[in-house]
Amino acid sequence: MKNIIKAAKRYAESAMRQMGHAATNAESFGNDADLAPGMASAFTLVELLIGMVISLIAMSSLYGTHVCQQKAAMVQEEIVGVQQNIRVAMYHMEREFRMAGCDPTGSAGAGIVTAGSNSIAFTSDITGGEGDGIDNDNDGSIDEADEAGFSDGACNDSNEDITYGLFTDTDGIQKLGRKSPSTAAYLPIAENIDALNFVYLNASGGVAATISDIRSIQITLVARANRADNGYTDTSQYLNQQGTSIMPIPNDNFRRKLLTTEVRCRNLGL
Ligand SMILES: [Ca+2]
Ligand SMILES: [Ca+2]
Ligand SMILES: [Ca+2]
Ligand SMILES: [Ca+2]
Repeated sequence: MKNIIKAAKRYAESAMRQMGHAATNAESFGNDADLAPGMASAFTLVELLIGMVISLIAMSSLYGTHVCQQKAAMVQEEIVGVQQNIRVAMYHMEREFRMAGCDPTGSAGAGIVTAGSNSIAFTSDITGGEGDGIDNDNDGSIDEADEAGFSDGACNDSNEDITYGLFTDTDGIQKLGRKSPSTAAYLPIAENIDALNFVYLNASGGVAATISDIRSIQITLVARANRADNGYTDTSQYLNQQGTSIMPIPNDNFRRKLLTTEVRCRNLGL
């Protein structure tokens, strides 16, 4: 835009100079008939006007191209942001769902606690050996500092009782939240999450009828851009892997991305 203004300024200055010359020429020579043979006259007013119109058209077209490019870059930036956001959300869930039900001692009772279509709570026993008074690594001494990575037969240590779900923060933005223990408040994992959907599958890949049948989880997420794009309307239908719609058709101006995956919970059903 700056360049266009500069160019216009230069053009106007040169036009003014030309008009100055034209005036001087007119004063000196009276009219074109006074010009010596072969000597070109200055621009006429009509020529100047035509020149200005042509350059205005050129400038507006340049400006239009510039605006288009800027908008395309902004849209691209928004889409990349949404993709990163949704991948981070998925990464955290996948990693922790794989550990759901991890119970090496077999006495912690770890597993999925609640299996909702848009929230899940599960436990695992992955630590606690550093404070249980037991020789977890069987090296003949209760060297607790050395035993932090050992399970203690209970799901009451930090990050052993986890809930994922959607919540709306004080800023009014819906987010993917995680809490541990399940009685705590949600902490945000990813912003602008419009839909979160879980489908629980049994050992043969069918939809699990009971919590104890669950062996894998299909996760589907829909995230949206932070800003609305007024030139765009989202009329998409967002479906999970079962073909079920997981949110109403938005019909608004936000760009969205859907990401879906299936996690095998290797600690369940052992
Ligand atoms: Ca534990
Ligand atoms: Ca110990
Ligand atoms: Ca030990
Ligand atoms: Ca040791």
